[in-house]
Amino acid sequence: MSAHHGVRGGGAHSHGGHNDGVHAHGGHNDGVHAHGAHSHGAHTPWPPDVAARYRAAGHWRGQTFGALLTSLAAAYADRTAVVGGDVRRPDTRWTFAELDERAHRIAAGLADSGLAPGDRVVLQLPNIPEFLPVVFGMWRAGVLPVFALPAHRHSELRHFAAHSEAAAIITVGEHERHDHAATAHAVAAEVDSVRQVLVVGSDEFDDLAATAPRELADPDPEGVAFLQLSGGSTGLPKLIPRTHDDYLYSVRESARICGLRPDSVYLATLPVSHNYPLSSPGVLGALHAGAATVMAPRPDADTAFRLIEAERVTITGVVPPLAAAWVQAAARTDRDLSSLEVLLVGGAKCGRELAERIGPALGCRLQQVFGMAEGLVCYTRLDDPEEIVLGTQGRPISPDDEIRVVDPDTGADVAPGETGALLTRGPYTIRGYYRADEHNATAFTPDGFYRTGDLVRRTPGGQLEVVGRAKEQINRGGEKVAAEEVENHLMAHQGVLDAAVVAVPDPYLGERTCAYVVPAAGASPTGPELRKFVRERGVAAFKVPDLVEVVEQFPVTGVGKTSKRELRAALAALARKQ
Ligand code: OOB
Repeated sequence: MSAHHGVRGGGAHSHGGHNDGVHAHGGHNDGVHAHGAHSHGAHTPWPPDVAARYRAAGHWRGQTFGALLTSLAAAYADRTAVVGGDVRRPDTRWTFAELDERAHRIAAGLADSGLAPGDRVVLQLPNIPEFLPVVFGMWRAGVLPVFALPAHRHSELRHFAAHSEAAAIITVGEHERHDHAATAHAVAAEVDSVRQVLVVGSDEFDDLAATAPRELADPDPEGVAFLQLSGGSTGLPKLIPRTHDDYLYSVRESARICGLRPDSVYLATLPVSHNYPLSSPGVLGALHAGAATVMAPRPDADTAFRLIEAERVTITGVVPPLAAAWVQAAARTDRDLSSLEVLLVGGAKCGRELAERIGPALGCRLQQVFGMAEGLVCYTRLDDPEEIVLGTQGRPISPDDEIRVVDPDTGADVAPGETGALLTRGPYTIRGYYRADEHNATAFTPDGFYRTGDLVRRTPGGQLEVVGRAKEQINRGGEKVAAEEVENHLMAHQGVLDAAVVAVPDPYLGERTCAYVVPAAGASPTGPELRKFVRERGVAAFKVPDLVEVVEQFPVTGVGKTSKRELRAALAALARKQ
């Protein structure tokens, strides 16, 4: 927010009115951005021959999200696109034509506010209808959203803004008892690149959204459209550059695989900035099919069941703990859930027992989904036999998704049906994180496979069964916690000499976090004190350790590294005793 070269359409931003990172259409994507030295490592493109293959196969069609909305508005003009509300407009219903027009106005308003094609903007919006015109407005202006979650706080937002050198932050005011605008302003004051904070729901934003629409140069469909966040395993979340072409392919196929039709109604239950409710099939898949999206302000069964009944919702997606809560709540609800046809469950492993209860309890079909913001998404198919739907996490979207299951130590392919580490590459899986050359060297194989960190088994039919994880990440009911990120926060405490964060099995969330802490000499930090300390450092609540165990020292491995395996074993032994 401090002094900054806010020149629009000038200097490094100007490309003859074209997008930054642009290359000739049909040419290969060199991924080079127009921001000089800063752009290094911004986007690792697919090799030219591979990209040519994806184009020839019809996966990449050279369409941007802005152009998609234009064609959807023509095809479905008066049909409902999105339903929902916020404090200012509690009962919003926009048709495709209205959404299209509002996105045009917001695009022009953003351009007038000084944002230029290629600029990154941290976007933090809850599940409100305005999410859609804002995101499509950004896409039309060539501005790249960095999709923060509503749960993120100062520490994460500052990291996203600084790492992406964001030009702005777009957020809401007060939401769920947190003043998002205040946090955004605090981050803007600390990160030089951030020139403005736009608060959706404010008078200023309504003025911006009233700007006269005008034609803006359509960005490059093979250029980066936005940055998603990785769950991460080392330090702070990595940024994931996705292109219009690659993402649109996954959206189009997801909509088809999940059976979306123009008369479907998709309930956005989870926070829509996340890859799963955004694109698997998510709000974008629903739009693509000409279907309506209902924005659920909260994911609890009462809220969701009320909306399912009122809007005749046909499909939604949840994480396993939520599915379990809905199954329980369904037994004593008066709501009419008969419109619901499909419940997607993913983000974390859906156990067999839960899988078996979903259909009978909710009167719908279960569809398992195993995906990642980096790309690969697997679904069980709606016509798969029950055994596959209940017992596997499905098979990849694309015939061109390449899957390898390897021995984590040797890297050699395991025998068919054996457990190993999952590697993947394909037409919508990234080849590198944004500005992360060092991390990319280990997160990807030299020939471009992404190391997912998941341990899987492959069935003869090509389905994957997720059996575990090799990465230092805790999957807290679908919310990902990087052990190292929390360890770093704990180690910032004076009384902490060392910290190790591991997963503890949890009957409801699947896993919770336990922080093992070795106190500094003479210090005796307590669990509540450390939890409060981490919370006050401004992190998402789901990252605050659920348990804290103060120990004298950590078990170490042969080479002297902290043995998380032994810590987990100690925890399991503790749990057995209780
Ligand atoms: C989804 O995306 P992310 O990026 O938050 O997390 C990806 C990781 C996977 O690598 C895996 O560890 C875990 O989440 N995961 C699952 C799973 N779905 C995701 N583990 C076991 N079973 C499943 N069904 O979580 C995501 C993105 C798109 C669609 C669905 C989920």
